[in-house]
Amino acid sequence: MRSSLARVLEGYEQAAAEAEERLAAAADIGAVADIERDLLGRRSRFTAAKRQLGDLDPGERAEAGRRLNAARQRVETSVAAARTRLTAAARADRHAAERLDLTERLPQAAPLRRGSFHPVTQARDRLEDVFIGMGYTVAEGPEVESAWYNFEALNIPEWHPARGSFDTIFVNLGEPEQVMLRSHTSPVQIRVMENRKPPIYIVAPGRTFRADTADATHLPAFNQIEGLAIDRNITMGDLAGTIDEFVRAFFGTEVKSRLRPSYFPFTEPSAEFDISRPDGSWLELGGCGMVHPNVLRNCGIDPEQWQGFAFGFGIDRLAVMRHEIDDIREFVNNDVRFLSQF
Ligand code: FA5
Repeated sequence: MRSSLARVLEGYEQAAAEAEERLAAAADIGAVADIERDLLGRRSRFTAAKRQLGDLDPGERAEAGRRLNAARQRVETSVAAARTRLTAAARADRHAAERLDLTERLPQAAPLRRGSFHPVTQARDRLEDVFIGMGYTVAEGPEVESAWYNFEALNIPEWHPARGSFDTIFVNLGEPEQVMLRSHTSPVQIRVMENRKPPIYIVAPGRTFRADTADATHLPAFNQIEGLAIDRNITMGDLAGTIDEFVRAFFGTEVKSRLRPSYFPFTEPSAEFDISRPDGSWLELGGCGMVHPNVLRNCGIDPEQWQGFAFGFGIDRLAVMRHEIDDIREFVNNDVRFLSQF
C-alpha cells in the first residue's frame, strides 16, 4: 500500500473515532449535519480516499476498501444514533412547550371556594319543584307587556282605580301608557288561557317591576310566581287546600298561613295570603282568588263550564321568610359575605 493512502486511511479511521465522540456530544441536528458532511460528503476525506483506491493493486485494494468501509459504517451508525437522540429530545421539548394546563388553577393559589345559586333563584327552583310535584307545569311570559295583557284582559279597564295602585313603569313605545314593564305575573294567565284549552294547571315564575321605593319589604324589581288552575267544579276549598299544601312543602309544618278577604279585579272572591313570622307577626306573601268570569270570557273560556283559582306570590318575600332575613334589600346588595351563606 502506498504510504500516502496509508496515511489517508489512518487519518480517516482516526477522524471516524473522534466523530463518534463529537456526535455523542452534539447539541442539535445542525451540528450532526456538519459532522456528516465533513466525513461522508462529496468533498470529504472518505470520498478522497475512495478515489485513491482505484490506483492500488487488486490485493491491496480489497484490504484498504474493507478498512475504509468499516470506518464509514461507524460514522453512519453514530450519525443515525445522534439524529434519533436529538429528534426525540426536540419532540419532548416541543410537547413540554405546547402542554396546556387545563386545571385552571395555580398550585400556589388559595383553594377555590364553591359558589352557589342566589337565594331567590333557589326559592324559585324549589317553588317550581313543589308545584310540579302537585301536577302543575311551568309557563313563561314576556317582561315587557301591553296594557291588554297587564290590565284590560284581567278585568282592569282604563278607568279602573286599581291601575293606579300598581305604580306601573311604562315603556316609551307606541301610544302613551300602552306598553309597560309587567307589574305582576298575572298577564301570563291570559297568555296561557288564550293558547290552551282547559283543564289548565300552570305556575309562571318571573321578574316583575313597580315604581316602588325600596325598603325592608319592597324592591322596584322583584319576582312573583303566578298559579292558575282551571277545571270543572273547582272551589275556594281547592285553593285553600293547595296553599296549605304548598306552605307545608316549602316551609315545613311549624309555619302557619291565613287567608284574609281582599280585592283584585281579576278574582272574585279574592283573598290575601299571609304567613306567620317567628315573632308572631304576619307577612303578606300574595294575593289569590277564584278567576273572575270576565277574565275567562276574555280568553274564550265559558265560565258556565269551567272555573278556576289563581294566585300570585312574591318569591323574594318567600325567600326572606325562609331564611329569616330582616331586609329584602340584602338580595340586591351583591355582598358576597351575605350571599355565600346560602
Ligand atoms: C298582585 O300582584 C296580584 N297579581 C296577585 C294575584 C294573582 C291575586 C292572582 C289574585 C290572583 P299584589 O300587588 O298584592 O298582587 O302583589 C303580590 C305579592 O307580590 C305581594 O304580596 C308581595 O309578596 C309581592 N310584592 C308586591 N310588590 C312587591 C315589591 N315592591 N317588592 C317585593 N315584593 C312585592
